[in-house]
Amino acid sequence: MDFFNTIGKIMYEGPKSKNPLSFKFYDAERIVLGKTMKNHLPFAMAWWHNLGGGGTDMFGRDTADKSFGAVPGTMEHAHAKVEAGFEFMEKLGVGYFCFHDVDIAPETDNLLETNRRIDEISDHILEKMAATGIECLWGTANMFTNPRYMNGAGSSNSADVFTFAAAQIKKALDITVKLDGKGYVFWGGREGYETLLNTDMQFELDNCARLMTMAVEYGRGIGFKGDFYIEPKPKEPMKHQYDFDAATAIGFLRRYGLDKDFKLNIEANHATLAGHTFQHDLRVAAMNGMLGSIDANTGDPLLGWDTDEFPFDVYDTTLCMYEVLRAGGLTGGLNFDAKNRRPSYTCEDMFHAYILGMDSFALGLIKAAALIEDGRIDRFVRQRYSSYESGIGKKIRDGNTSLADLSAYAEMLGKPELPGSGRQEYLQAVMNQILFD
Ligand code: XUL
Ligand code: CO
Repeated sequence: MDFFNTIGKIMYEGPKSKNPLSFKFYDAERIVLGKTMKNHLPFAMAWWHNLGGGGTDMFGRDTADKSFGAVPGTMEHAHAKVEAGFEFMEKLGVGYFCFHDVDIAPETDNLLETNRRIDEISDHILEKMAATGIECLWGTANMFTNPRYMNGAGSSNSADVFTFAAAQIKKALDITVKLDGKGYVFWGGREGYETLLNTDMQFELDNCARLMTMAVEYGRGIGFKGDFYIEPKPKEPMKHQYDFDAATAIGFLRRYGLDKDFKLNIEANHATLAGHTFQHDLRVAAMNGMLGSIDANTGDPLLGWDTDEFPFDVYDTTLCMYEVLRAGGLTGGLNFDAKNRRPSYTCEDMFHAYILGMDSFALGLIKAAALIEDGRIDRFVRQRYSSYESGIGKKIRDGNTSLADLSAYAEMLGKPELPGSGRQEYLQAVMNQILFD
């Protein structure tokens, strides 16, 4: 069945094209810094938003019809979503998808039946993967929607709830391995607290780590070779979430000895909710060797919640790809954890959204490569720290000095020179020149 029969294959037509259903910048086979765009940008479709989200918000119900010719909540509908999803990805040339267990098959109140449904739908997905060459980027278990997770999953006060989380993770790992997923994500949406008056934070963190340790043991046991990821987010739905940001998640992983098996999945809108730039959290992950994958979206600077918009700001995508290129690329990919705005409810809008996201990242890649090739910014940063390349600076760097030595040196100097201009405005102008030349 053809669900998007008014839309053909989306082609690259170049920056002058006015055809809304064409790529202006994403040219899959174009070589940038020695690799095709397709290789630099492993785009993924998020099953939940794209095939499941109809625009329901706190004040109103769905505006978009995502029934795909079947009754939502039925297995017929779950199968239709598989067909629609693969047609959508093929038409756009999106090479990967990401899923939660409950996105692919409707959950029932019996674990055995839910798992049987997941088996049935994942067989269908496997067939479509074989027919199209589309791959699974990562899988995960939804441990936040069902009311049992009101106090978290690993961090729940209830041991029975903890066992359900374990059961869901086991099944989601089985399916991720069955679909040959590159990664497995933990997004701890409800792993956190509302008030410390009722919370044993240390106990909850130990328990979250126990659950992840069991996931690693089980996953490695069934042949999962990919990376586990934590996807940091500071708040929403909980007031305080334990995986606050990249730095916090890395500290947690090291403390519990999970850092060899885990990397991070950095989401733009989560970084900004934590009060950072997207680039900041990417840098923190990269410099710790933990930049694994990216949830590519954006927030709105005027709104304080997770709006999951499609990325469009080319400054942001450029700085993101600048970090990715400098880190040597991603082991994961770029998952559009993003949804159409509620009034963009037609199926053309679904395509416009992915075209916007893919073109914004293609442009970001081109501009990030140009920034690197231009070299002025990198050279400036190196030069800025050049006082550590010789003399007393080199001694500090090599660990060949002490507070007493340095104090004697400072006394001899009497007064240091000013550290040199940071040249922020000049560097921003370089960036504009490269972006808009
Ligand atoms: C929620 C979010 C999730 C994760 C997967 O903010 O980003 O969709 O990506 O559970
Ligand atoms: Co996400």
